[in-house]
Amino acid sequence: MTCTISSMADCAKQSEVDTGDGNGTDVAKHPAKKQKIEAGDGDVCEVSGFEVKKVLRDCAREKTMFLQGKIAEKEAVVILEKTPIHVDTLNELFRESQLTMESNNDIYTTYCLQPPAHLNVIKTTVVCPATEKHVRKYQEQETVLVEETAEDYRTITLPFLESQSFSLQWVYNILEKKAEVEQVVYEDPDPKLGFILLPDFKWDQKQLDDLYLIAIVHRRDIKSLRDLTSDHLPLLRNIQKKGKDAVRERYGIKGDKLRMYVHYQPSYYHFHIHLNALKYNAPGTGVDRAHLLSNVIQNLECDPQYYKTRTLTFPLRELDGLLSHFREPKDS
Ligand code: M7G
Repeated sequence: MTCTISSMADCAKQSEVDTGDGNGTDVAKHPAKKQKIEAGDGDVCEVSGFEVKKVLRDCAREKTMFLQGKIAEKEAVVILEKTPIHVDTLNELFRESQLTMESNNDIYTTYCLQPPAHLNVIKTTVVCPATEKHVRKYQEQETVLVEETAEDYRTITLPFLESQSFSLQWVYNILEKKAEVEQVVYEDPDPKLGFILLPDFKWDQKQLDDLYLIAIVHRRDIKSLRDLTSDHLPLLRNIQKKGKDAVRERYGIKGDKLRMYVHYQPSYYHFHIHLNALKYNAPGTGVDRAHLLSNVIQNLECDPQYYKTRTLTFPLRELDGLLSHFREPKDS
């Protein structure tokens, strides 16, 4: 089919039938829920007054920018991210946008297309007040791989994370229904095996292509992968089964199109599992940091103490305080 600019919406409409996953996961069939702003216990910072001090990271390809600055005298980190184009807005996009031709050569033409404001959104995430650790988390920096023995975990990592990890207040707000209540996709309230499944705040919930949820366990005694033993297998299997069921029911995405994994090291030391659309190349899915839930389950089935005893390898950023502890000469 030949597409002119004005007939491109029709072309798109034809290809709409195939959203690429063969599962009918277009948003029209399974509308993602609209974001509702809830403050939890913290104050909401007014981002319009943000004064930029520094660009921490500028990812042109991902169309994302991480900024450090101040909002009403408070330290803040702001993340700007251009959102994907939605298939169901294409008709309106071509009909309502202002088009300026930039160049034309033979069969090749480039345009600058200025969409109406509501189709031209920048997802904005604000951390305020931000700590020095937040600034370091988002700052452009080299990473190195660290090998952590069980002994290193006990003597280096555990004391470090006990003294200075990120606050878990946002997690407790979710578990105690003080924040993001409207967002909850599924809950198993059992205190030992239960969890809350909800959209990760990285996902704008406008399309399913980059679906990203987190399952946060109710129990508060598991910091990370390192704490898991075979005693936790019923919990892990419960999340695997009920998490998949809930995603299929709500979003129409089948379990074999879903990636479920944990990070080691995580940023937040309250056990949680990441779930994202398999076709979405989400940040943090590399083999250096992501551990597939199905592999975690199998490893614990084979060896109940697997994660307590193994050397685990993970990336650390140059500015991460933990790295300096690994580099200090060990007492022999
Ligand atoms: P992680 O593996 O501890 O660290 O994952 P990472 O951030 O380095 O990946 C924590 C996950 O929780 C991340 O995917 C975050 O995007 C997500 N997350 C963080 N916060 C502060 C929130 C929040 O307030 N709400 C929700 N829904 N998700 C969050």
